[in-house]
Amino acid sequence: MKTMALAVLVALLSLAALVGTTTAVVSADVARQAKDDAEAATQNPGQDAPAGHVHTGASAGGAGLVSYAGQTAENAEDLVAKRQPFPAEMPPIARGEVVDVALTLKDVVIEVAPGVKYSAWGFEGGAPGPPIHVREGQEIRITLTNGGSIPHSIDFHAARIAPDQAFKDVNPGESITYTFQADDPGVFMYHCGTKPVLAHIANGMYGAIVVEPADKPLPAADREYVLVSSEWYLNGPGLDQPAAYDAAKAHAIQPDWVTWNGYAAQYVAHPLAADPGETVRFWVVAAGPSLDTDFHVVGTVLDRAWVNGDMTQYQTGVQTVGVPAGGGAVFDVEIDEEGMYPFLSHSFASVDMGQVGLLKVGNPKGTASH
Ligand SMILES: [Cu+2]
Repeated sequence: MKTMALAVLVALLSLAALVGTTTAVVSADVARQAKDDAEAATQNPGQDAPAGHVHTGASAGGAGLVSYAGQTAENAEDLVAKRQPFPAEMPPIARGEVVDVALTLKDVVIEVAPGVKYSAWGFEGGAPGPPIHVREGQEIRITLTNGGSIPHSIDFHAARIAPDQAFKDVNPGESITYTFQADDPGVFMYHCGTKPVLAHIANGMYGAIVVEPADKPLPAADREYVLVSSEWYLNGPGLDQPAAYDAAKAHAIQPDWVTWNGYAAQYVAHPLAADPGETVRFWVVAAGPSLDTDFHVVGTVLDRAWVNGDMTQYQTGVQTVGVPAGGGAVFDVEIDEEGMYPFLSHSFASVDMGQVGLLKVGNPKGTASH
């Protein structure tokens, strides 16, 4: 377990180096953790002495499970720098009284960390699936086409509908269509509900739908980002050949990677942007399959928090808000001082496994503007 944590820390530190000294907050945290881990490793030398460098060492996890956490390709920095991050920017709101949402499920190989390939099941070929943005009161017509090799389905948490009909399994090559009225504003998870659901979610079948409040509009925001958290359970490092789902690790809730929008620390290398004084709104879904997200922005306080996605009221001046697996919440921050502000789950094991990004406010010294 300890080498695993160390390896990720080193990976994160090297990612942080890309954005210069302004990631000192994250670096300080991980450095402290690394020191603790190093001390623990010295005290238990039989447990985990790393073989070679940190990119290739595997370690024994709980209950004899092998962890591949932190194992990335050797050119991890290059890979993540060149990679297009999953777009976190809120897509435009769909027009019309009826919104057609067509999603095709595909069996795909994706990357969940630098050089780490994974055989996933992805809505529209990605994990997460595309963020969907609608307005309260619209009718949403969902069509799921199964382009994969086994049955799948699609469950929208924003829907009030008989699940045995709408969310039923769709065989390979077939489609299902159903409609629901988006009468509940908020940010909701959608996911495959085919058994075993744990495996289908762990394999990437989830996404977020934002139902913009219409009756009681929200205060204006200058920037809006959609973040989906999830964890990955790998049966191998995924470096030479794609890893696949490890059921034993999923049941033990022992992930190898924890991500924002499907890829470890992608917004450390490619920070989300804001200008000083702007209101930045995060629409957050915790897809799990099993871990909650304790949402926190380092260096500020959440100005507004619509806890549990209850859009009728918000809390002010809160530091960390739990987003349960299968739940959503909305957060506003307004930051005046230029700098790099990490957003993460304050459950720090998740940070070590990749659930951290940066909000770049203005153009702080030591960073390239892009
Ligand atoms: Cu599925």
